Amino acid sequence: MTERQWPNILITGTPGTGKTTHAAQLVEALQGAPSTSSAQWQHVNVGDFVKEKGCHSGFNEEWQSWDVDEDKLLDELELVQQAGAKVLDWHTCDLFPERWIDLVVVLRCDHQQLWNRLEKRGYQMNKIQENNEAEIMEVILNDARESYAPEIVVELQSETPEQMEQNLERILSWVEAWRSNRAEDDDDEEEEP
Ligand code: DAT
Repeated sequence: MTERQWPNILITGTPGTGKTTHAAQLVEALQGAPSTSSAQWQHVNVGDFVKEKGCHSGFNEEWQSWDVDEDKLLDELELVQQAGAKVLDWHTCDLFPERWIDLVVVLRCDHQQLWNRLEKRGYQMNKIQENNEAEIMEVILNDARESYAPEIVVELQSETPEQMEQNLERILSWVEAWRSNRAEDDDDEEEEP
């Protein structure tokens, strides 16, 4: 059983599905809810973290992204995830050890809407096409299902603000349930002779 007093949540999905928006609002909601506000919730945008900590071997002009040094990233994140109460936000989900993560949220979006979001963001055509195809082929969802126990992977739609609201409520309820189970486990351990 994990030693963490609070869970770590991974929000993943194809770029543009709403990871960063969800993660930022989720942390705000968790900080504001009486049942979860005693933890030091932190949004870890892994893309920004890679840049800040220099966990890369340079900028890839063709794909307009950093070439991630995975070993360095894992070493740096190992320290961060230990305390729990982290909301990790990244488009890759199969890199992290299973023991780090208690819930994997895979955000999904209609591919036409995703195309529009990425176009608006100014992505190059090769990047838009690649991501659009990945969303249609459910690449991230399949990676998540292959990398984590099925019961901790949830697929949530992220096309409207109403859906986002519902998603946040659902995750908050899940955190509350995780805490209750954790408290029960602690009680059981204390009762053992
Ligand atoms: P990601 O972090 O996955 O790349 P984002 O959080 O930056 O995505 O969101 C991309 C854009 O889409 C941004 O303008 C916000 C919008 N968006 C995301 N999820 C949404 C939702 N459920 N309803 C409406 N707009 C959404």
